[in-house]
Amino acid sequence: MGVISFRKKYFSILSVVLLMFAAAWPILHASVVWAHSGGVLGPAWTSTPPTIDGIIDAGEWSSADTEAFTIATSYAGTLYVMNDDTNVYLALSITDDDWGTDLNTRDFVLIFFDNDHDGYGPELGDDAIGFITTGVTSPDLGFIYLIDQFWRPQSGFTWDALYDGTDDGEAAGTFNGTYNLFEISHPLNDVDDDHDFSLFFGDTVGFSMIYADNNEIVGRWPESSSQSGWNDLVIASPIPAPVPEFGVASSIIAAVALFSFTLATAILSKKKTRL
Ligand SMILES: [Ca+2]
Ligand SMILES: [Ca+2]
Ligand SMILES: [Ca+2]
Ligand SMILES: [Ca+2]
Repeated sequence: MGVISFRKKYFSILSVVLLMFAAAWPILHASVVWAHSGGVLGPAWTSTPPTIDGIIDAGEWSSADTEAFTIATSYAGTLYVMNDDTNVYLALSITDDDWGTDLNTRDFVLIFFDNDHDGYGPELGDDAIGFITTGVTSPDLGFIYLIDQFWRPQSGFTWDALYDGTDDGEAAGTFNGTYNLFEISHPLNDVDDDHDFSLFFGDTVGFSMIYADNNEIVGRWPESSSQSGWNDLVIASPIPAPVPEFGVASSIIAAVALFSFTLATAILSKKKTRL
């Protein structure tokens, strides 16, 4: 086989491979990016973390992406999501006629994550965070309202702290007569790797949430019990600080001045040599 015919054959095979890859790209791309068919929240960057006190102040959540939701027709509310370089921040308002104060009346929200964003699970180590109105006693943080759990095949979702993990984050809530209001923070990437997600700027993670009123789970949002129907949360990257126009202009002027000076020096030097 001559060199030319070999090259022709090689390039025709390469062309076919490239065409096949191009044709398959939308499918490959879809399977990676769109592992969940629900809504997409974020990216929403905040440079100021909210105060986790259970009061959803409009100012402190102004950078958040929001989504209205309804669970079991009568539990309606709004979910707020944003992040900085340390934490994911979630807040939600949800209609409820009372604030549960004991084992029979307690209310809680639990948000489940598909850590590896493959639309399949739950899998070992998948993260879950939430808020419970009666609070819990944490071995590492004392009395808290935060729920920090993970999934294990033997027991389903259970507390990180029961299996050598740690409670990570903050949660607080209030009741305003119409809504239960919750604020939660959870680290993007802490050292409790076996029980918490590890998220980086630009990552996408699937999530859904359940709500319980009077200690009974009333429903899920999105309704799909399959992870493929869950929502996506996109982690925001830092917003770069704007470059002052004066700074750019100064740099250009300085560069032009330096070039002119160098050119003039070179011309003078040439003239001196001739003299
Ligand atoms: Ca309630
Ligand atoms: Ca998964
Ligand atoms: Ca944890
Ligand atoms: Ca966890």
